[in-house]
Amino acid sequence: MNRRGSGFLLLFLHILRAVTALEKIVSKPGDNVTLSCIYAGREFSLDSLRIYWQIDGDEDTKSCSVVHALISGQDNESLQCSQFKNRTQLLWDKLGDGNFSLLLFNVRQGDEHTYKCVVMQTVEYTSVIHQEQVVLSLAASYSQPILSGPKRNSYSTGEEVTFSCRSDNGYPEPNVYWINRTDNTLLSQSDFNIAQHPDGTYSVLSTLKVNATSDMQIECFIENKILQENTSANYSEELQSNGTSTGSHKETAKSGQGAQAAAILSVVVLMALLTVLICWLRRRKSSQLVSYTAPI
Ligand SMILES: *[C@@H]1O[C@H](CO)[C@@H](O)[C@H](O)[C@H]1NC(C)=O
Ligand SMILES: *[C@@H]1O[C@H](CO)[C@@H](O)[C@H](O)[C@H]1NC(C)=O
Ligand SMILES: *[C@@H]1O[C@H](CO)[C@@H](O)[C@H](O)[C@H]1NC(C)=O
Ligand SMILES: *[C@@H]1O[C@H](CO)[C@@H](O)[C@H](O)[C@H]1NC(C)=O
Ligand SMILES: *[C@@H]1O[C@H](CO)[C@@H](O)[C@H](O)[C@H]1NC(C)=O
Ligand SMILES: *[C@@H]1O[C@H](CO)[C@@H](O)[C@H](O)[C@H]1NC(C)=O
Ligand SMILES: *[C@@H]1O[C@H](CO)[C@@H](O)[C@H](O)[C@H]1NC(C)=O
Ligand SMILES: *[C@@H]1O[C@H](CO)[C@@H](O)[C@H](O)[C@H]1NC(C)=O
Ligand SMILES: CC(=O)N[C@H]1CO[C@H](CO)[C@@H](O)[C@@H]1O
Repeated sequence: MNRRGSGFLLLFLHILRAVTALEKIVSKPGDNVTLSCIYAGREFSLDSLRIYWQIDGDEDTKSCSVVHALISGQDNESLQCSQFKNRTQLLWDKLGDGNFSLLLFNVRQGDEHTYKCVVMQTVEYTSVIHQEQVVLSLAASYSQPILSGPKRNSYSTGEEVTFSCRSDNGYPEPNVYWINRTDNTLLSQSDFNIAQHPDGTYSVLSTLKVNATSDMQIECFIENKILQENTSANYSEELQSNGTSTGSHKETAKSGQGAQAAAILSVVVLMALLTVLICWLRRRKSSQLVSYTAPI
């Protein structure tokens, strides 16, 4: 009875520890991350330590069993699986203080796993003294979409028109939603193109074909599920009235640039006028001087 009780307690503590120790990290493709593994409050001699960083889970360990290994104070590269070669590093100056965190460089698509550090110490016999898990996922925000549509008066009611919505440098693949702002219904896209960049991020282009109505108000959403983020852009005829066919977001950016350019131009003109004035004054002065000295 007593033994069973303590067994349950141990099991409970084990579960509790597993829950509290699970850290989640979200990284951008191409960034460096620190997978944390801390056993603080003690000093360690490196010779007595074995540190294994592994991929947790049965499926994954078949393809890669060791992410990084340190045995008797030395990195053991022969155990490391190839996809992590030259991309991992323990923090040498911190190992003795129980900071067994692993640096993983240039994080990429295949790195999304649950990682586990297992720390063993040999004092008379070898035992596991610490274990910790870290979940690594990748995510990057999508840029504000650029929504293009037909110009005003370039189509007649009932005619089929095409909209396109473009967004860049996000991760993972997004969900795209087209919404009819007049009645807030979902419209279904007619085409979807996605391209992956060398750094792992994606650019997307979604197109929508609809039969034109006199008042079209349409919004395009790019949703990043991991980051729980939506970016969007609007199309509405009223905003497009002077011929440009891009979304209102870009419009404001353009007019801001225009104002800036005007300000710079006026400063330049002012300076030019000042220069002319100064030159003119000097020439007047020096010609007076000449006419004065000449008679002597
Ligand atoms: C990752 O670390 C490497 C080596 O220290 C460095 O050259 C690189 O700039 C780092 N990358 C980022 C995105 O910080
Ligand atoms: C790495 O570990 C393997 C297997 O345990 C062992 O045969 C090898 O000698 C070790 N290499 C180094 C450099 O410690
Ligand atoms: C790791 O770096 C070494 C030395 O810089 C190099 O010889 C080796 O090819 C690299 N391995 C991988 C898998 O990039
Ligand atoms: C462990 O080392 C990492 C990397 O330098 C650092 O970010 C972290 O704060 C350290 N943690 C502790 C508890 O010292
Ligand atoms: C948007 O909703 C309005 C009102 O229901 C409808 O008249 C219009 O045809 C819809 N537009 C598109 C492009 O589906
Ligand atoms: C546009 O209208 C035509 C004729 O009514 C119909 O056949 C076609 O399916 C419509 N297209 C869309 C995208 O709703
Ligand atoms: C993003 O917007 C779409 C369409 O309005 C919605 O269905 C979805 O729940 C939103 N997602 C988030 C994370 O807000
Ligand atoms: C688009 O218009 C709707 C209202 O029609 C507004 O709620 C939303 O914030 C606008 N989105 C953007 C990106 O301007
Ligand atoms: C914002 C803007 O420049 N609107 C102009 C668009 O063109 C009409 C005439 O076609 C003008 O009345 C608007 O002021």
